[in-house]
Amino acid sequence: MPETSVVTLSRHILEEERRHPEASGQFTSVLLEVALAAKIISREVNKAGLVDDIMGSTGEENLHGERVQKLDAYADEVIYKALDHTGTLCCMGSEEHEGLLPIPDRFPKGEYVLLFDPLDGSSNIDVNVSIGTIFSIHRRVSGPEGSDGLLEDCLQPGKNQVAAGYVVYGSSTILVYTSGNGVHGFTLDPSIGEFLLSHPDIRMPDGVGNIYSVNESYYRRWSPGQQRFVSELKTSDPPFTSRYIGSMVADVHRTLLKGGIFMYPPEVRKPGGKLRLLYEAAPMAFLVEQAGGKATDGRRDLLEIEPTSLHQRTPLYVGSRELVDRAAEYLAQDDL
Ligand code: P6P
Repeated sequence: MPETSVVTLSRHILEEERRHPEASGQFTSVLLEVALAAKIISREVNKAGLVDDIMGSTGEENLHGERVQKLDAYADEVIYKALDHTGTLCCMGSEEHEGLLPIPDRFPKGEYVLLFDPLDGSSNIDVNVSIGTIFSIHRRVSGPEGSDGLLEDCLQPGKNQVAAGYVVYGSSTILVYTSGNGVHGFTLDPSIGEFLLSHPDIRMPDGVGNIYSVNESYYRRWSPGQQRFVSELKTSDPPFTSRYIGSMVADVHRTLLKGGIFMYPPEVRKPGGKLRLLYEAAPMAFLVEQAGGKATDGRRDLLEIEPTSLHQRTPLYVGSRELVDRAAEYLAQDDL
């Protein structure tokens, strides 16, 4: 007899909502519409190899000077259109757009803000490596209720997030989210079009794990402290192994499940590193800390950083608490 006591994402989110009697249902609606967008994006990602009109680059560059893959642009539009009319958001922010994304005048404005990277790691699309969507949800801080959102609604520290999550489009499509009550993973069953609870209450393994994840081709650009930290990991007993997919969602997903540390360090000439604070690092930091891990920029608690611009970059160290702390000890030596 097939399993019948499945927990869908919708059921899980509604049960979460019941824990907040004051909830208006707007928050639930945001998460459910993000999940709908993820299903649509997953469908296109999973046939990218077959449909040449979605593969490859649009030939344009985004505001960061990165070639925009057609799927990037597609995913960006799918997410915006899934949420712009729901009356749950006052504005959005996307990696693909320089400025804040307003809600069209014809639609009501809600109490929340959605920040997202529609398709992270998209340079891996053409070689069939896992890619992902990352999202972060804040409550608006500007007023009055029902008015257009402002940049200040987006520029909030990670500790203010009411929810965060990612979707990894890999051998299966998995949505992982937290709303501050643990981290939960759902695997998409395409045959019924539902995300089903597959990873309840994800907790990072105890201890330091045995995997470190960093792009070592940048070794010479690192500070002496960063170089010494990675060298220590290489010669530790028991030894660490190195895994680096080059798609942050996949690297962080593995770190959540198996432990260890994922790093995108600062470079001597790029003290901000590469990753974006608002819609890449902060949501991942919220998730990892909710799962019992730790997240910093190498020195500071990542969730405490006060953003000053929509696309600002930050170094990122996420993973086992002891390892993230040890990295900070090495980096502190650079300041001496
Ligand atoms: P590098 C993908 O482009 C991305 O934004 C992250 O997903 C990934 O962790 C990082 O960049 C990889 O950057 O410099 O190692 O190729």
